[in-house]
Amino acid sequence: MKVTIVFCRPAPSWYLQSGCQPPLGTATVAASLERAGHIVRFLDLGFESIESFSRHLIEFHPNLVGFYVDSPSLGTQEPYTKAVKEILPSALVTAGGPHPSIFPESMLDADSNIKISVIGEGEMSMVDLADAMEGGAKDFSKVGGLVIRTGDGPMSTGPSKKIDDLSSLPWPARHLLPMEHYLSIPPDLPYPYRTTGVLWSRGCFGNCSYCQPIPRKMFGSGVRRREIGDVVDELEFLYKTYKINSFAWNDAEPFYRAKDWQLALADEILRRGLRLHWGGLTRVDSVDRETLRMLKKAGLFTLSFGVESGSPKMLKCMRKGITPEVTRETFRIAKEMGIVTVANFMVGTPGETHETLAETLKLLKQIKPDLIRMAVTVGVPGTDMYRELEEKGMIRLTDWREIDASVIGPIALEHLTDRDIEAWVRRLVRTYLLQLAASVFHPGQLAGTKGKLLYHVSRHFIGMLTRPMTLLQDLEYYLLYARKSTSRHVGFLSGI
Ligand code: B12
Ligand code: SF4
Repeated sequence: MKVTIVFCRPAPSWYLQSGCQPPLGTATVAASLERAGHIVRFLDLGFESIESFSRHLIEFHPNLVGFYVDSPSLGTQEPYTKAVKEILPSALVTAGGPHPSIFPESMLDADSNIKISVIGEGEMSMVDLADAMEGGAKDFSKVGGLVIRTGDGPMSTGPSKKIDDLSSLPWPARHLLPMEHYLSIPPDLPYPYRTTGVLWSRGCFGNCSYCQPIPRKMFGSGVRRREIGDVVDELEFLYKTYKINSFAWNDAEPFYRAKDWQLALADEILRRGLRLHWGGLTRVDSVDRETLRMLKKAGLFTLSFGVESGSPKMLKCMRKGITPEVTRETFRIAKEMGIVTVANFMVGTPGETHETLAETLKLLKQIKPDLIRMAVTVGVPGTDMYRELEEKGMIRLTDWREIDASVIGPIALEHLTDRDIEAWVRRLVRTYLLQLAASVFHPGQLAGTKGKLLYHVSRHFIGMLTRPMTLLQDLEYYLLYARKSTSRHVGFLSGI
């Protein structure tokens, strides 16, 4: 059976912000299909025009085409699903990923070319579907995890098969992805240049109102982590195959309530004598001094923390489960250990006032992160926060292409105007930049994490000179990065 897997991207400025990561979850679905004996191709719509997509359909002739769709990319898939229907009317078109998982029926309503929404983890359902098609089946009601368009309306086939052991899955099919393309795009600072993502876990114990219940619905209520040996084998593979010794974990939160797992990971990296640089997004309540010391020895270089707010009231509204005291203590320890710290803030969450933002400013001054990322809260469909905002009539924009192009946020706040938000973002960024400038006069800081950061950024720019073809693209990226970091910025990037 020939299968094409397609990854849809939201508006370019959105995914460029997140460093244009290789879509590893979707690539794991592709790898599972390959392992089951199917012939698979992978297209990332970040790099495909409708013309090249149509050429692919004519040349490859897939029987099954599966699209990854999240809410911000909803709609971008439509010209492509239409092309499938026009060029290969007998091909079966499915959609998986967060949007069809949370809104399976409205996904079918939104795009009449899609026959099936796949719910949650797609590996088992897609393999069972492709196997059934190969066996000549026309009725897929025995394949779990689907909502199928029928003449009598949408029909659910019940839950998909469970994946208890993540290490039983194949690694993402990176060989099907344009890896050099992703690697030529500069990563989110402050990672060293050739950096890529890895997935270590699925699910999250957190209960943040701007994120849940999406992860719970997609991955269940617990957290599953891969076996350490399997994880470190993959890191070795990345080095041998792509010469990458720098990576960022790309999953929800592998560290939360997992001290033993963190220590075992550090042990294994050290035991194998690997020289790695790595980091990722984490919560401020996920690390302590002992684990950080071990992780640092094993190459941990940077931690990007979900600080979100300095106001206990706002943190409670977000159901974040942390306090500013915990944030202060974690930053103190991380800096003491020489970890490059990134603080992610959310501004303009419902309930925000001038007073709560003043508390955030105070926290920023206290923790003095090496880097910051500012996000204006937007509210993501499928989350508890979005549902509440919808009920209160506080959502002003719903089309994500409009949100991307707009100068106003999609949430109408009760206590603050758009100009207030704009002014607060500027004030927070200005405070950070002044702190950064002041650190130049502290030789201790320059020799520490700031020096490390400077070293990696300079190495990156020197490296660029030897690759003139990517020079312009990289400069454009950094300009965009600088513009986005200092202006309006979407909310869930800080959602960890
Ligand atoms: C880490 C993360 C990121 C990382 C990396 C993402 C990745 N998966 O590689 C980065 C920072 C790059 C990122 C970016 C964005 N993210 Co994000 N991200 C997450 C987070 C925290 C964890 C994702 C994870 O662990 N994935 C693990 C893998 C295994 O899952 P997966 O990729 O979804 O793939 C599985 C299924 O979706 C399905 N599947 C996937 N592809 C396909 C294809 C087919 C055909 C089928 C049938 C099934 C299928 O099977 C896969 C394997 O089981 C989640 C929140 C959470 N806790 O889950 C948000 C989340 C997925 N992100 C979200 C959003 C909105 C974004 C951005 C738009 C944000 C932005 N402003 O740019 C971008 C979009 C990037 C893009 N599409 O290009 C939303 C999506 C919400 C929604 N309603 O659609 C989430 C749910 C957060 C939230 N609650 O707001 N994200
Ligand atoms: S924002 Fe992060 S910590 Fe909170 S529920 Fe989502 S993935 Fe978990």
